[in-house]
Amino acid sequence: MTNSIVAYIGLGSNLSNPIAQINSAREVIKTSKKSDEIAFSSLYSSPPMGSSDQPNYVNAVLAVSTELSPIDLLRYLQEIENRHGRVRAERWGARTLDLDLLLYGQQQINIPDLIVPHIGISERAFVLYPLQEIASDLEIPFFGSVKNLVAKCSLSGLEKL
Ligand code: ROI
Repeated sequence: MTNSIVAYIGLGSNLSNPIAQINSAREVIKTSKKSDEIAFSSLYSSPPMGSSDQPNYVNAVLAVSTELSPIDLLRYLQEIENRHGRVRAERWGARTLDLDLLLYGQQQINIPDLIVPHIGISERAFVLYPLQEIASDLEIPFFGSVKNLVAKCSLSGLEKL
């Protein structure tokens, strides 16, 4: 693709067969003409952050190259979430599929619906460890290198599946 940007997407699910949800989202993104897959991390199991009264999550990180603008990419990801039965309910509650736009090239974006790099990126084991697996030399605007962030972030129960 010409004019393409590398974007990183965090995937999470803890309802309705999480592994199938994550694999299905990956497949949809992979086969769409809107982006090309560059790398997909292992799947990880992680204890819930937020309300502990919910099942463990399955998390992964996907790298794509895309010509979509950040907002078009966000809308596209939201459309996929909706097609997987995502209902926007409780803020920290269980979900069938969560697709977070973590990084969009080296851009810092702060517009009403979208903050990139993603707010949680610097301190969430379930984001940082899979991200390091597929992009060990990555520099994250404002936050620094993935290596340093991982070094400061305990596993907090994260396990590779
Ligand atoms: N906790 C974990 N472990 N993984 C997630 O993807 C995740 N997503 C969320 C909240 C509810 C914050 N907790 C999570 O949206």
